[in-house]
Amino acid sequence: MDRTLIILKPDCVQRGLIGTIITRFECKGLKIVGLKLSRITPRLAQEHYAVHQGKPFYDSLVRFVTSGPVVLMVLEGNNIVEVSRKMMGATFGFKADPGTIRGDLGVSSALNLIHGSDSPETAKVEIARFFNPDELLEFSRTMDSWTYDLSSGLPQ
Ligand code: D4T
Repeated sequence: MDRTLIILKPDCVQRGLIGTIITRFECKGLKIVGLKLSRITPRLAQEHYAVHQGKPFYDSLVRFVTSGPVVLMVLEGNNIVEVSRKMMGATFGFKADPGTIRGDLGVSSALNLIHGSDSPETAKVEIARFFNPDELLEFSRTMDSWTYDLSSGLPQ
């Protein structure tokens, strides 16, 4: 199944929302296959946000994601990038729809709680950036066959 990288950013950790957001992913049926509390180094933050280099918000963005601990997580599921980004909502809480993570839990136009990879290709690169292969676990859950219809061999 597909995988994506999720970062619970420093504002999420400082506001005590780690459990709330993880619960939303678990309730959706998504599988956590990697999870750790970490501090992103300036070098990794610059690499992660290289696509935004030169934009007016780049320096403050790098400062923000390196300003405190984050939770790094790899989620697994069918169409996981699309599903998780829909759950996250628009980039900033002040615009994100109610019912989404950012729409329900944030209001800022700078601090946006969470990052999720934006394509399956990006997800592969981002997962490798933050996780060693031995930190990602392969396992099945008893609930898997009640989360997806697995009768055709493909999860539906
Ligand atoms: P991330 O990458 O953090 O999951 O956010 P998005 O995918 O939803 O949004 P993005 O790539 O456009 O922006 C990345 C990151 O930059 C910050 N940002 C963005 C900012 O501080 N000011 C801005 O004007 C924009 C566009 C927030 C998220």
